[in-house]
Amino acid sequence: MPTTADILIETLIAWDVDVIFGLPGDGINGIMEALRIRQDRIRFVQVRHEESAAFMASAYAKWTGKLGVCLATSGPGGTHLLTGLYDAKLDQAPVLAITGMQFHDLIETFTQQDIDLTRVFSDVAVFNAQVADAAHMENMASLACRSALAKRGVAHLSVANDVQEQSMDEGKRSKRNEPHHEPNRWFEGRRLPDLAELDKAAEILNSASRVAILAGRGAINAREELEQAAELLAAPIAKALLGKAVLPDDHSYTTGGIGMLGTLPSQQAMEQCDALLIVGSTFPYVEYYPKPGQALVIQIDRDDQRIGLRAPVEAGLVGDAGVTLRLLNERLNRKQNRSFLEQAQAGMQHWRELMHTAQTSIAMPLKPPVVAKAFGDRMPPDAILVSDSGQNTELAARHVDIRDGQAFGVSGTLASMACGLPYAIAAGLAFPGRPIFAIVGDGGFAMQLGEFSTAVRYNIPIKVLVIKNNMLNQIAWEQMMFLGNPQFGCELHPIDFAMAAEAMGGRGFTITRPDEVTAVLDTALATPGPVVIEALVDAYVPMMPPKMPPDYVENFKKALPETPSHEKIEENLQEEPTHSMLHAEQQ
Ligand SMILES: Cc1ncc(C[n+]2csc(CCOP(=O)(O)OP(=O)(O)O)c2C)c(N)n1
Ligand SMILES: [Mg+2]
Repeated sequence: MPTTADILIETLIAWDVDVIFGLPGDGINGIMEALRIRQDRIRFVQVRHEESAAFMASAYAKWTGKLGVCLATSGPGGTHLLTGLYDAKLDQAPVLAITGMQFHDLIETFTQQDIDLTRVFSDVAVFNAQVADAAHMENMASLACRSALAKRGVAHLSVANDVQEQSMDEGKRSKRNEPHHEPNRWFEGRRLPDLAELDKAAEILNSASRVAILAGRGAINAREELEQAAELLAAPIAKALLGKAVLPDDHSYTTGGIGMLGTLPSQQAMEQCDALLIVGSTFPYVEYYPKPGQALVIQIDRDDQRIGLRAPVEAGLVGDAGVTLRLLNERLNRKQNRSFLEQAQAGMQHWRELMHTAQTSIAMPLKPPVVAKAFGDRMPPDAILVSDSGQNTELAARHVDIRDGQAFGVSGTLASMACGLPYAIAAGLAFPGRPIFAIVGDGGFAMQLGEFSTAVRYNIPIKVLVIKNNMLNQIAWEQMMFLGNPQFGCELHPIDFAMAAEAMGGRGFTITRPDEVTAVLDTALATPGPVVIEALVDAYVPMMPPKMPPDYVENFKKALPETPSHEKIEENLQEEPTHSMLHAEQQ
């Protein structure tokens, strides 16, 4: 007779789960055994910290579109999962989290590791159950998989330690619980928009004279349709960070990123448009959208709850991006006046020249854009790019050009530090053979540093560029810009990451000078297996939005005198692109 754990793992195999990320503990011994005896059909990837397991499950789901699964023991194992699970919740990735609990008759007795994880996970999960026995598991395992996929969120199953090993006892099954009534299948419908809304959207877009498009992750598989819409509407496309791979960065219709990490032409398109078409994005920074009343907004999203989330919407098209855009495009007239697009294209040419200045600086200390750009330029055509959270995200967003066939991923809405390494490892497991490039900060990388040994153990040849500024730098700039406070508490004690990589059995390289960038990167990227390249960069190059709002400028001025090493920051403010960003408001 199968045990509860056998039923769980057989169900996952039936649901096409091929990998589980986790770390054992005595609260999940039964489940580990069920995995051990099925190693030929399902892979257990052992992590060094359960948070990474949850990030990997979230990332695996994002990279593949399949269910991501993570496993942790009772008590601390379960609580360690939480940050990665919130990443899945906020970016809507389908993830199943499995945890152990105390012996079923010791729960709530203040015994060791006695945490009711179903209560703890009640906020993060769309489906959340403690499994009572084997017959119950037949229902729960399948329903949990379906719930995560259908609701694109986290499902959680917690199983008391002794229940995992219990064999199915048909005699104990309740009369109404018929065996085998639960199908291991999920059916997804094609979401089509309302026809009247489509006509209304087309009418608005056809009458507008300056249309801008904001494209996000939801548009990833609608590249052609999006290009066609932009062509018909003569509309520049700004890309939210999670939509970076929607179109190549040098594509003539895109103005690149938007927001704090974005470009000036994207911001100008938002400021000057009279209609905005949002495709598969709920980019969270409302202040970068058109001002209320300025533009008529059309939004395409597969999730009706999200339509109108960031801007009042005139026509809401609930549907999948590709099919909805196709229906919309049929109703659009090609705009004769192309000047709004042409203006954005001219702006982009200027912006890219500005970035080029920063990317080719030969000044010491090494400027971060120089190494980010050189790293990105070396990504092969099918590479996957990952970033972490911080100024390193800005470097990946602004200074790495994504090209056709490449992919990009990051903890987007949660914007959690320490996502980079697990995201990269998950990409390597999802797509063996594809080159994996990660740009991370020294703060975020240190948080889960031990996970690099997971890449070594499973021989996942990730190439990790660590932006070593010995600072939690994004926060330093935010303290100054947002509140006018001097930087405080952001300095980091240096770590030799190249040596750490070697200590874990990988390879480590260091770049300290601009004239070393080419040679060291070429050698490091030609080195097989997992590699860390630490680039010791100038910590005093500010990270700014493309156009500093007047209050940010004032705050910055106020904060500078008492900020340690402010002279070095002041020096860099004379350089591009910070100089132009600082003065963009007056231009
Ligand atoms: C888990 C977590 N803690 C804190 C933050 C706030 N935060 C955002 S960026 C950042 C600095 C990150 O430092 P580092 O990884 O060195 O990147 P840098 O900005 O220096 O490139 C911090 C502390 C966060 N996003 N996530
Ligand atoms: Mg840093």
